Order: sequence, then structure tokens, then C-alpha cells
Amino acid sequence: MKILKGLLFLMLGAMIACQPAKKASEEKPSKPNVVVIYMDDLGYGDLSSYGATEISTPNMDALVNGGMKFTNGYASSATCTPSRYALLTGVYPWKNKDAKILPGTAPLIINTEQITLPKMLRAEGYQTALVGKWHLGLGSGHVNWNEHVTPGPNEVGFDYAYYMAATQDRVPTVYLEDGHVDGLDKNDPIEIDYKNNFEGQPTGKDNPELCEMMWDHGHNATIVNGVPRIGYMKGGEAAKWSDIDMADHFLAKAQSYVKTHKDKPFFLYYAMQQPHVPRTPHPRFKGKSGMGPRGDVILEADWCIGEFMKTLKEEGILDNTIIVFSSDNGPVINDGYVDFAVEKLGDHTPAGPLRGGKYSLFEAGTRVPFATYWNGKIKPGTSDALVCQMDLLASLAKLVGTEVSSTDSQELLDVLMGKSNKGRESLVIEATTRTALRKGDWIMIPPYNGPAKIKTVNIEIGNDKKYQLYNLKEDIGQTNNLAESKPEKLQEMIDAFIEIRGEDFSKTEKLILK
Ligand code: NG6
Ligand code: CA
Repeated sequence: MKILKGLLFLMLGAMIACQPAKKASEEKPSKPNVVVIYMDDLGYGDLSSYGATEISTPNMDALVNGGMKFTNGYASSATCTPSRYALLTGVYPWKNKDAKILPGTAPLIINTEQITLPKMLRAEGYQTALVGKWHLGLGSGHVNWNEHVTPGPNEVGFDYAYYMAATQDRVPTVYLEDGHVDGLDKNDPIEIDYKNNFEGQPTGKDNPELCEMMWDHGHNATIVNGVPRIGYMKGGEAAKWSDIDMADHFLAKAQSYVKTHKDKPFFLYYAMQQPHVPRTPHPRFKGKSGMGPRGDVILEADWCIGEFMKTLKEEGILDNTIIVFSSDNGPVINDGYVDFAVEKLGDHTPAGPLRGGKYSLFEAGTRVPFATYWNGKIKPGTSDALVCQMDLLASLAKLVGTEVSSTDSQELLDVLMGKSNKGRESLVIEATTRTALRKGDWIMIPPYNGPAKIKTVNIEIGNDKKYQLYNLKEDIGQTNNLAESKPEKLQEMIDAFIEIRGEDFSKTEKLILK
């Protein structure tokens, strides 16, 4: 018996010795499931894990505190469409003139030949899905909502897509599944027009008595579920979504996707609609935050994330799933409806210590909650490395063992995994087609004409006739413009900016720069 044991031991030793030593570079890339949980208008200060004290977000916090929390994590833009464009294509949004807030009738702005995050992952054997907000355009001109709406998410890399076309405040207020309006009754066809109303249709403007939620600015066209929207819509009654059920609806789709696709690696882009307007919490969450609907829908979203995480756990795939959590742009309090978000805000500061908000070139426009979570693989921690959502394409490519070429996406896998603190050297941020440069601890905002503030939303958007230069490490609230006192630094920033923005920049904005 002893001899046998000894022999076995020897054989085992020999087997181990014969194994070639694996170099790190030869290691088989892992193929974890990849989930991007993307919020809509959630601000840097909207979560307890980013300093909020007036609202509690335990499930978002579990991702942020249980993973790498980035304090210098950026969306590419201060509005939705351009940020989503950059997230999915890895290309700066200002390189695509169509990457700006789109109406619900806009054509698809991603070229179907272009590499995208889901396409890259699909080529590596992933199943790919979108659940939630799209807002990157559909079709190639005039969309007939009663037929197969294409090209769309399916044509840019998603095998499966369940989505709202644009935003919750824009028509059509229906869901699409792989290019088909869900629940459409062919005898009640949908018509959409962003310019003219259809005869006899009530609108928020003419029929305020029909509005259960009143509009404040914009949002005064077709009324659906008592909520006036942007754009006119006729027909499609049976297909119209229920606003209060939207969060549950998307959650159920995300959960069922996970359950039915867990046997092979998948990529799920779970693009939630909260806390974008109209804020329509399910009655379960109504009044729960004490902050009005904006706080209530943040609690609702937090709950959804918790439920989604439970599903990953119950299905036994949590440890094999990397989750990226972020938001498409910064916060706005009054974005066009009378929902008392301003009046009920109390001491809550959605932008945290940052200046500005959605639409702004100031930090709160683009600096957003940003975390990577991978149970057992990413050690919880905080990183101040400069990272951008645009970098997910190159970084996740590296994770799954491939590369992407010719995009603006930087490969920062080690940073996202918490193994390195060497993020980007610089980043051009965008807000309503204006751009600025972050480099090191500095941000330079070139002179822009136009109002300093958008009055309706009460947000300073960063316009000034003079250059602005801030040291963000010392002055996170951007109160001390150093452009005049630090001319050399300013020049260095201008030179670096022009280098990235290239010829186009000097041609189109020369006058402003001089
Ligand atoms: C603006 C809307 C705003 C919101 C935004 C898009 C008005 C007055 N304001 O034009 O409510 O819909 O577009 O938000 O209509 S985003 O997060 O999708 O970029
Ligand atoms: Ca948004």
C-alpha cells in the first residue's frame, strides 16, 4: 500500500514537471459574461457609495463598493446619444456629426460596417443582447413602424434586442423586439411625426386638462398615459407601454435573457431608463424617497439592480460575470416636467461636489458613477485613474483575447481590473457639440459663445468668452479659473487639444480660439 502510494506520488510529480510553464501572455483568455448596466441621467452624487446621504442605494453600492469604484470615470458626452454612440463604437462622438440628441424618427447613426462592442464580442463567441433604451436611431430614413424596422440594434451586433426607440419622453411610446413593435395590432397602425400633429389628436399644449403629469418646457405634444411627450403619435394603442411598469418590464426581459443564455458566454447591455424624465415610479416606490419621483425612480432602479444580481447568483453565473455600472450623462433636476424634483430635493446633491450637470462641459456633465465588478476577480477598491466608457471596447477585447484597431478606445483592462492605476493621459469630453480637454489633473474649456446657463434646466453649461482652466485635483468644483495665471499650462492644454481635435477643430472653431 505504502509503495503504491509512493508510486502514485512520483507519477503525479512527473506529470506536473512535464507541464510547460505557462507565460502570462499565453494564458487562455477568459470568457466571462459581460454585463453593462447603464443608467440614464444618474449623477455623480446620486448614490450613497459616491457620497449621497439623503438617499440610500444599497444595490448600486454593492457593485461600487464590491468592485473598482472610479472617481475619474467619464461618459464621452453630457447627453445620451453621443455617450451611447461612443460606448458601443469606441469612437469619439464629435467625429460623427449625427451623434446628438435624436428624435424618435432619426435614422441609425452607427454605420453597419463599423466595429462595435457587441460585434467584437460576438466574433469571440458571445451571444449578445440589448435590453432597454436605444436612442441611436432606427432605419435609414423614413421609418414605417408597422413593418420590420431596420437597420437597428440587430444590424450593429445585437443578436437579440428589446428596446424603446429613443427616450421615455419621446414617441413612439412602444417597445420593439428585434425590429418589430411588440404587441402591435395591424389594424391600428402607428404613425409618428415630429413636426405636425395628426388631426383631432389632443396635445399637452392644447389639452392640459388631460395631463396627469404637467409639462414645464418642451414635452407638450401627444399625451400617452396622461404624460405629454415630445413628438406626435397616432395609433398603436395595444402596443403602448405602461410607464409605471417599464422598470419591471425591462428587468423581466434582462432576467429571462440571462436564464435562457447562461450556458454560453453572453454580453448583455442593460440600458435602464431611470432617472430620466418622465419619472414614473411603480406605485411600490411612489413616495418612498421623500424626494419626489426623481428619488423614487432611483430607488426603483436600485431595486431592479438588486433583483438582477440575484438572478445572476441564482443561476450560478455571478462569479463568471463582469459587470460595468455607469451612467450616460450627469444629472438634471427639472428636465421639462412639473414633477417637483426641484422643490423636493432637500439636501440631496445629484452632482455631488461637481459643477454643472447634464448638457454641461463642467464636470457634472460627463463625470459619472463608474464601477467594474467581478466577484472574486476584481478586488474591491477605489481608483482615481482617468477612464472613459469609450475604453470598454478595447479593454474588453483584451479581456476576451482579441484586439480592435483604429478607434479612440484605449485598452485599459488592467485599470478596469484594479491592477493598475495608469489610466488615460487625456480625454476630450463633449457637451451639446462643444468639446473640452481633460489632461492629467487639468481641464481646459475653450471659449464658447452662448449663454452660460440653460435657464429652463437651471444648469451652467460651461460657456464663457474666455478660456477656462481648472486644476481638478485641487478644485473639483471648478471655482478657480487659472487660465490667466497659468499661461504656459493653458498653452500646453490648447496644443494637446488641437492635436486630438485635429484639422477639423482648427477649421471650425479657429475664430473662437483666437
Ligand atoms: C431634451 C429634452 C429633455 C431630454 C433630452 C434628452 C426638451 C425641452 N428637453 O431635448 O427632456 O429628453 O432632450 O435626454 O425637450 S438624453 O438623456 O436622452 O440625452
Ligand atoms: Ca441621458
